[in-house]
Amino acid sequence: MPNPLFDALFAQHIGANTPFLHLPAGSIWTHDRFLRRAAQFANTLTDHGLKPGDRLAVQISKSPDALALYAACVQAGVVFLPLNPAYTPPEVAYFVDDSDAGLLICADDDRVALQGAVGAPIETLNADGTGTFAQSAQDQPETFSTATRSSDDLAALLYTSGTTGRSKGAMLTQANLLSNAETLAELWQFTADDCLLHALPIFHTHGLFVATNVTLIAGGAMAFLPKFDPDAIFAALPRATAMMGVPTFYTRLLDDPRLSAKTTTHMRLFISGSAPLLADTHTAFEARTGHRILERYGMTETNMTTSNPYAGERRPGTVGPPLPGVEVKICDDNGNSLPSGEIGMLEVRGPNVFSGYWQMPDKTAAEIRPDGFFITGDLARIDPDGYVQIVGRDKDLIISGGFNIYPKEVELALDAQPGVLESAVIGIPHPDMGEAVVGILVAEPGTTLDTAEISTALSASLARFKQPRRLIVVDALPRNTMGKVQKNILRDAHNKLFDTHP
Ligand code: MLC
Ligand code: AMP
Repeated sequence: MPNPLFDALFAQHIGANTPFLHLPAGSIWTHDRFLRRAAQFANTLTDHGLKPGDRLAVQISKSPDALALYAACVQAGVVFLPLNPAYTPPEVAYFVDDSDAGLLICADDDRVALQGAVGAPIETLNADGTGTFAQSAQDQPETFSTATRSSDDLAALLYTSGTTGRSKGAMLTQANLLSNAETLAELWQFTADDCLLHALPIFHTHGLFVATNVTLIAGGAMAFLPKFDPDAIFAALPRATAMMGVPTFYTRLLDDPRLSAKTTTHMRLFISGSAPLLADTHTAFEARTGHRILERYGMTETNMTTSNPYAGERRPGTVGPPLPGVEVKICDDNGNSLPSGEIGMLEVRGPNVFSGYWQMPDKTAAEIRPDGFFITGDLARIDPDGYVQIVGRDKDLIISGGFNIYPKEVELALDAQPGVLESAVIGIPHPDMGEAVVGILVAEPGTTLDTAEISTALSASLARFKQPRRLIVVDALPRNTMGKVQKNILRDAHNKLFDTHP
């Protein structure tokens, strides 16, 4: 029975005793071991009543088991909904409720807090392979009768914050993920001989789909690290052939004296994405190592859209031409194409583009045009030879260390604090994270704000990476004649905040 994504990524490896995951402690998960575990998980999900099309929410730290849950969902036809472990219980409750997930899998340590917030049943799976879900799985068969799925069926639901503060679930089909995996593996020339240095989280497009699916479809292996840690990176580097990272990975590696042409001589490819890679970083990396970082561009909603070439010129400050089979154009507000070289809204169409926002037909219609072009919110220009340059964003979005933060969500949390009249949240250049979150506050008349107290209060509702690194109290927010807060004035005023005090 067909299941295009499972057939292409996983089925070919059933029974294969080839290495798939190299773990820092030295142990290896073969493809076969991984898929037997995934089959046990698929049986367990089915026993919990999850059927094809149902959603499984997962908030656990990175581990081989966490990845096996993804494979289990694909095999059982269950829609995979991974969540950042940094999310607080109220944030998780929103995702689980909105998606009407049939089950939430979390760590034992988080169970009590989540039980109070979430309506769905909860099972646990810890990084060491223990937990109630693991217990139920251990006596299950190590094979599973793969669920029949079609290319248009959903494979994953990935939540992305919205400009209104309410997160939207991006519906990703089997075809979206498969077309991108096939295209990227070919473009970047991944083979069964590759070992990808994998230090990214696996709850986002980059670490889960780009990194993992490309490796799987090529039949390669991964040096699978729990997180980015320079010591672990340099320990794993000798076995790796390629690495994918966000720009912060590259600036942190450049800060490390171990990075050299010698330590990276055997590597064939370094890829960057999820946030702008400064041309200076590109140049410095090449000067130190001799490797030209390959930058590509994508989004949760579109998977990957453009990439610098593998063999041709990797041009710093650009994200390369569109992928084969993907169309891009630069448009005005009405979707009309602008003349070549002009800056405008980047719109994308192709098999990579998601099918819409979960139960939000109005938002889907506002962002996907009737002819199928998706409005990315990124401002770009296209060079005469087809290279795309992302020059800015037409969406109020902060990208910090590769994580997205929508200011509106943080502003709503700040405005709810006693004594706060209003707030504006901005992104300020940061040497390590690219951008950092800063909150500008106005106090209610006659009130003095205690910013430390406000910061502490925010930690109950907002994940740490969304919390402002700095809170600044001002008398009034700058507004234009329409009454709209002029964030550009605030950004200019505080532009150098992290130059001397990161
Ligand atoms: C951690 N913190 C962050 C943060 N990550 N704060 C802001 N932004 C981030 N990205 C918090 C920690 O909780 C900690 O808080 C403090 O900041 C410092 O932590 P750290 O130890 O320096 O951070 P670290 O754990 O090393 O993580 C930094 C990082 C990580 C950059 C390695 O964030 C990371 O792996 N980012 C990758 C994100 C990613 O995969 N994005 C892909 C999205 S998909 P405290 O209070 O404890 O000090 C996508 C599509 C596409 O965008 O095109 O790919
Ligand atoms: P996300 O919603 O987490 O998928 O983030 C997608 C956003 O990250 C895009 O809309 C861009 O703004 C940004 N992005 C991803 N890759 C790049 C890149 N190479 N250069 C600049 N911005 C990028």
